[in-house]
Amino acid sequence: MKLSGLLLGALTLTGSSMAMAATLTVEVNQITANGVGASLGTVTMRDTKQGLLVEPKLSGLPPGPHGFHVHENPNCGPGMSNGQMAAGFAAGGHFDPMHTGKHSGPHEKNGHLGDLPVLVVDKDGTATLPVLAERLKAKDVPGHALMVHAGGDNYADEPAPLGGGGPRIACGAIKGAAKSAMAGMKHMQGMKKKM
Ligand SMILES: [Cu+2]
Ligand SMILES: [Zn+2]
Repeated sequence: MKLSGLLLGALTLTGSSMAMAATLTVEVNQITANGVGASLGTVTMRDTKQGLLVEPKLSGLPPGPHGFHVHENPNCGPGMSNGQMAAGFAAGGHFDPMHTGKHSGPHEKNGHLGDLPVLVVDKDGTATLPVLAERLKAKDVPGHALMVHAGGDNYADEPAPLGGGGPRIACGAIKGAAKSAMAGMKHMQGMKKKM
């Protein structure tokens, strides 16, 4: 990507050892068959050596494990499912750029690239436990959506398809990376002035 190249160049020139700060922040909202509802908080995503680190700061969710995926379209609106309008179906299916057609979770190579580890929600309805998606990079996810399902995820298509998470209850469109790269650059320029 051109921008990250520029940023890398700038970092090299200043001789800084600071890591590239390409953090994506996604606002996550409640969703229903009628549309997109209240904000539940944000999820940030950034590259680490081990993979894409996904850090939720959410509240107002039902306690327990929830299916958590990157879906194809950056649209959290309702759409048709089995002949009726359903929450979040405008986001399409699980992000699957290799067209594997398989839901096999975050650790299997041959499956949806968008399959994340389950999102764990505490008794008080908050989710703050980070998950690590070892096969994803921050550059892969802009232009798609983060989706939270009502049920859990067994990382398989059996006994129920797509991990068995069922209805879609919360969603956030993932906006472009360019903005955060620019913010990183501005930050670096600010640092330079202070030096
Ligand atoms: Cu999903
Ligand atoms: Zn999947």
